Amino acid sequence: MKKSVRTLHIVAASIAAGIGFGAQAADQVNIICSVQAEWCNMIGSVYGRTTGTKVNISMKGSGEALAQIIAEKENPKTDVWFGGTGDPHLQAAEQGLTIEYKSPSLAQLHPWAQQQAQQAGYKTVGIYSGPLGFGYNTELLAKKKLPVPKSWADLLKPEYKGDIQVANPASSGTAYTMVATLVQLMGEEKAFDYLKALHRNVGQYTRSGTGPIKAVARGETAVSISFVHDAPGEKLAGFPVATSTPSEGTGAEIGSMSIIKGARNLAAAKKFYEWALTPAAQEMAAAAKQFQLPSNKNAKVDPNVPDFKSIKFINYDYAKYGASAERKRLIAKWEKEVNSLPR
Ligand code: S7P
Repeated sequence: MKKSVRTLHIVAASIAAGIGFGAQAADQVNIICSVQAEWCNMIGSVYGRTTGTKVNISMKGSGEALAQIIAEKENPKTDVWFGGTGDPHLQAAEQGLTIEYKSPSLAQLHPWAQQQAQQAGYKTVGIYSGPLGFGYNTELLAKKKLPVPKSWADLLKPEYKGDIQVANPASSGTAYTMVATLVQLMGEEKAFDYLKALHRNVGQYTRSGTGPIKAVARGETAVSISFVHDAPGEKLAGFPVATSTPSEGTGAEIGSMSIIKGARNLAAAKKFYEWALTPAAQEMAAAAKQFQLPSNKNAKVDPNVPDFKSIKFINYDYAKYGASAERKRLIAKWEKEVNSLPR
């Protein structure tokens, strides 16, 4: 008798907490969010408010998000990985850390976003894209009488010594995009010679890819290697920031989204995933002052989104440079041959 009263109490408490027996709650979703805080917070609060879902968001750059998902492999605490550069999402797919899911909305997405899904066996999907380039502080450049950097070659000029920030490719998907871009643009040997020369001019390698543009905005460094869509938000906040893209050519990220294998809230994860592919959800990026190009063809493109047609792009091989072995090899090589050098 006592036992059944206790059971009733547990059932009542579980219903109050939204937890069902034998199944996980369908009204909760745990998300690792790899875009900037403003966008993460907006999707969390809007999705939570409009669907009644409890949204738990943990913010981490792409490199760190992948490290966490690998660490949690045996006991995943995450349901969806939202955003972040595409290469680590491809690596997660290859390592069996994410599940195949073919969204009925795939046909609404740009070909580059669909291609990202296809080459991962539908274990990820493209949600936005953005070009890699340079950010600079217009006032600091003028004060230091430094020219606007317009090419990869420019960054090696001695006058920029100590005035360039870029993230560390071992922790940052943005910086890995730079390494992979240079390797494709110059060939591996020349790219590593270039990275060694660039190392002499780098004042600081940051942990996260968004650190350098924030340092530019605040006048802590004159130049950054960043995704150019991260600059307009700083400009709108009143900072003297502008961007350029390298004349030799550059790479672009395919920001991606994946459902984690072993997700405890699988139904809720799929529901969120579908929502995140809608035009309305994707337009929230610009509302949060984030200016990547949305992957849904029907989403409005904000005027602050970089004009892709005016940028010279390399033909980035996402499959090759998103492969686990290649990514690990290039990062280890950068650590050994570049980061170990004195500056
Ligand atoms: O939201 C801005 C952005 O640049 O950050 C994402 C990414 O998490 C950066 O990760 P890392 O810190 O690992 O470089 C990009 O996908 C996104 O465009």
